[in-house]
Amino acid sequence: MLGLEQPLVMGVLNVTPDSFSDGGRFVRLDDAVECGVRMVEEGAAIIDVGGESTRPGAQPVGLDEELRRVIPVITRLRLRTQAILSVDTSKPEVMHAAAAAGAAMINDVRALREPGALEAAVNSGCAVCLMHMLGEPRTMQDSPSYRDVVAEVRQFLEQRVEACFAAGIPAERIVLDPGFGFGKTLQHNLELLRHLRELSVSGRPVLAGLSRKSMVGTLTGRPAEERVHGSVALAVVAALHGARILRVHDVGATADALKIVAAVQAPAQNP
Ligand code: YH5
Repeated sequence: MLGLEQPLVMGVLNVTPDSFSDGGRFVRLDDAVECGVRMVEEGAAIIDVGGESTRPGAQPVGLDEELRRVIPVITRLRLRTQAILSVDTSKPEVMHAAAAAGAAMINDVRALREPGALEAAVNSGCAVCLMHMLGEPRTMQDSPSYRDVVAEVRQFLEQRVEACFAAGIPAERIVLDPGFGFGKTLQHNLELLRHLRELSVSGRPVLAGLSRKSMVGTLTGRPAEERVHGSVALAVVAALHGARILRVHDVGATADALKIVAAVQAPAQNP
């Protein structure tokens, strides 16, 4: 193929009490599973199930709580859909349990840098998404600075790809991600978006997560719940700059926009 196929949509399924509340501290399992099923119906090829919020300033969650949130959702979605199930975690124990429950991808915002994570990822047989982050979620937005953001993010991804190779994860299982908003100013994010193709270390696919992020808020002046149009526009821009996977909250709207992009890029293959 010529790389002209449509990018894949990865739907974000946050299994946290603020996303699927039972009115208290717990998550409503049924609601989370139905949301995942709906995203597949709307065109998601991948569902990214996460139990720990990595937004700036968010509290870390303990191992037992994270397992309690994500594993039942993965188990139930495995029975309901053919979609690729991804687990958004940095913890080796969660990677292992998620793979056993049917996850085929590990999305780690810490790029397998936690002790035991590389080993857990190799043994899982899963694909891995390696994301760049400057610093830690709690402090990463405190005046991030780079000499050359594109070169530095690329260098980090090269190092993590090497670490994966050394651990026994083959190139075919690796996806790369600049980590929009993770220790980046608006200007850094825009620069990375313009140079997205340069981040494809070893020719591996690039995933872009831009949906509802503060850069959309800054550019449109809108709160998180009104960022659908800005987010879809950014997904289109990312697709035109070579992104192969778009991590989004609004699956149906993004899937429609990406069909348009595909038609423009490969006219002979479309109706
Ligand atoms: C990502 O880019 N992002 S969680 C703040 C928001 C809205 C959304 C202020 N996990 C990524 O989605 N995994 C997250 O409003 C991710 N790439 C990958 N691979 C942050 C998020 C968000 C943060």
